[in-house]
Amino acid sequence: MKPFVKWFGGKTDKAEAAQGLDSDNIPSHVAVIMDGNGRWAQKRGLPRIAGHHSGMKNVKKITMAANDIGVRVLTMYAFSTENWKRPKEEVEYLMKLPLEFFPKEIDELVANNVQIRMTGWSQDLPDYTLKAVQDAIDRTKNNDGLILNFALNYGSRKEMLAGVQQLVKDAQAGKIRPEDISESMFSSYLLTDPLPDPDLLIRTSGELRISNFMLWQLAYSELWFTDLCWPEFNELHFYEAIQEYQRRARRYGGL
Ligand code: V07
Repeated sequence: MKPFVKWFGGKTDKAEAAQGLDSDNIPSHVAVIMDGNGRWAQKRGLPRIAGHHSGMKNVKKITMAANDIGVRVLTMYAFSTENWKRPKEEVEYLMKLPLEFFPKEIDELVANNVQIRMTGWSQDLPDYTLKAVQDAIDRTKNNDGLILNFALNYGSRKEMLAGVQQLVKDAQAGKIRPEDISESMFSSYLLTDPLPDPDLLIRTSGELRISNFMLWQLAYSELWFTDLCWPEFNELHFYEAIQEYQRRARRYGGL
C-alpha cells in the first residue's frame, strides 16, 4: 500500500485504512447495491429525492476510494427494471441524476483515468438520460483506469432470458452447437460481457437480499451487508468491507 503514503501523506484515517489492506488481494470487481437513500432522507425529515441527490454525490467519493486502492471495476446499481414502479416524480428525478452528475464530476473522473460504462436496457431510458450517459461513455472511452459501470434499468432475470433467446437463435442458425454451450459462453451472452464477475458485493441499508442483481455473475462472490444507508457509507466503510473480503478464504466450493 505504499503509494497511499505519498497520496495522503500517510496521515488521514482514510490513508491508514487503505494501508491496512493487502495490496496483492484487492478485489478486481466490486459491485454495490446503493440502497437506503430515501430512508436516509426520511429519517431527516427531507424528501426522498434529497436522499437520491446525496447518494449521487457519494458515488464519486466511493469511486475515488476504489480507484486509490487499485480496484479495476466498480459496478454501481443505480436503477433497476423494477424502479419504474415508483412514483412518477421520483422516477423523473432519478432519470435526471446522470445529467447532473456529469458536468460536475466528469473532469475529475477524466483526470483520474476512469472509464464510464453502463449495463442495462439503455433504449428504455429517456433520451436526455441516455444522451448524458452516452456522452460520458464517449468522453472516457480511451481511459484505461478504473471502470465505473452504472447498472441502469438493469434486472438479472430479464438479462438471462434475453441471453437464452439469443443463444437459441444462434443455435438454430447453426452458429453454435448446444453441446458447446459452456459457462463462459453463457456469460458472453449477458449484458455484463466482457467484465469479470464481481469478487465482492456490497449492499447498504440493512436488506439481506440480492434483489435480481447479477444472479449468474454473483455465483462465487463474497457478500457484505451493512445497516448504513448509502449516503452515510464512506471510504472507511468501503475499506472495511475490502478488509473483511481479504479475511475470508475463497474456495469456490473446493477445499
Ligand atoms: C442515481 C444516486 C446514487 C444512489 C442510488 C440511486 C440514485 C449516479 C447516476 C449516474 C448514472 C449513470 C451515469 C452517471 C450517473 C445515477 C440514477 C440514480 C438513475 F452515466 N447516481 N445515480 N443514476 N442515484
